[in-house]
Amino acid sequence: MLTTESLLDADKHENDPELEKIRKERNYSWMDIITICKDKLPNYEEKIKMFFEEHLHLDEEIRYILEGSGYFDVRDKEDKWIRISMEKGDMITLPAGIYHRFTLDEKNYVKAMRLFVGEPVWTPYNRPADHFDARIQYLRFLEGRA
Ligand code: KMT
Ligand code: NI
Repeated sequence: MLTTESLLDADKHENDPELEKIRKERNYSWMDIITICKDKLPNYEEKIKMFFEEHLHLDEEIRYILEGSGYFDVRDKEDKWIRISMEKGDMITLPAGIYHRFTLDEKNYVKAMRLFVGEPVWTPYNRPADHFDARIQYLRFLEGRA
């Protein structure tokens, strides 16, 4: 997992050499911007519920917060939740195969850039999803850094 702080200026996201550098280095060729709030996101209730179901993906999940805030919860090595507070200017990269979930905070608003390596696949696999190669690889990676 990679988080950055203060390197990125969210107000400059449309023309930011630091962001371009990250995109180039990590092959984040694809991007869009998602606004999560009741009035802007179609099927808001359903999507919020999905985001907060514990799940994994077969690819990295990369989010860059442009406005508002929220929490990513990730499982640590002991399978306990770690809550990561995400605010404007923060970027997070969740590795393929990590169990996680997302929730808004009391402000009920976040605008985030979604980045992806190649054509995006958003499919969440709710826990348990331990048979996927991405999960097995991720556990192997955790082992190696004891
Ligand atoms: C996701 O896939 O969990 C989302 O896009 C919601 C978080 S965006 C800050
Ligand atoms: Ni996810």
